[in-house]
Amino acid sequence: MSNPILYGPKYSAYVRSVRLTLAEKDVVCDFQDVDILAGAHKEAAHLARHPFGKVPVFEHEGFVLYETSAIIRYIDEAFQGPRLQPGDPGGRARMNQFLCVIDSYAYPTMINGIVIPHFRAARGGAKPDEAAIEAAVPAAGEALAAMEALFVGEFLAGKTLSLADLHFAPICDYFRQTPEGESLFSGTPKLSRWWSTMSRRPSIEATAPS
Ligand SMILES: N[C@@H](CCC(=O)N[C@@H](CS)C(=O)NCC(=O)O)C(=O)O
Repeated sequence: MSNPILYGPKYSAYVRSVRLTLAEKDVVCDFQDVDILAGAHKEAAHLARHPFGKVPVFEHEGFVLYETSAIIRYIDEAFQGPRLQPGDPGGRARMNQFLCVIDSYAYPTMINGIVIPHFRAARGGAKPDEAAIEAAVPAAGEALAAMEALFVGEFLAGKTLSLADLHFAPICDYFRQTPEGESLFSGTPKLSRWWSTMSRRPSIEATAPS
């Protein structure tokens, strides 16, 4: 039996959600870089795996899957290791709600709206487009406040680690490194405490982007 393959660059937040899930389940996986900064995600070889030209893509024994939340659910169900989805319907629904909130409201505002403009500017040695970043701040703040309000337990969806934590952690890690993220997190004490615990997990340390 061959190892599963994860396609995508290790610096991608969504690829890291999958890497975290693999690490928490202790699944051995091969990694194939698809450098989105070099445009490799729009080349024919990758478009054959992912028609929208995004990362990650996961392949297991010929079964090819894209969309991060589908991939992490699949990994949890297809492989041995600790269960990363709550057993009760309410807990599982809360976890799924977090996954949807993260994809619909957190990633677009925090990563696309704030982290990537900072990153592009730093890479090009230019000043960031402050007006564009400022325009993204209210919606990022709304997403963070909504997640703070949903948070009841030690972890996002309750008392045990779930896919919701592994999906948000990479976004949170990048976002907190921006001045806007740092400032917004200062108004969310529960999420700040959550991150201080999460950031010490071996899986988080092992998958930190260089
Ligand atoms: N809905 C997709 C989104 C994937 C996504 O946006 N990935 C980013 C990297 S974190 C990407 O491929 N960006 C390149 C681009 O949009 O051109 C998922 O959940 O997997």
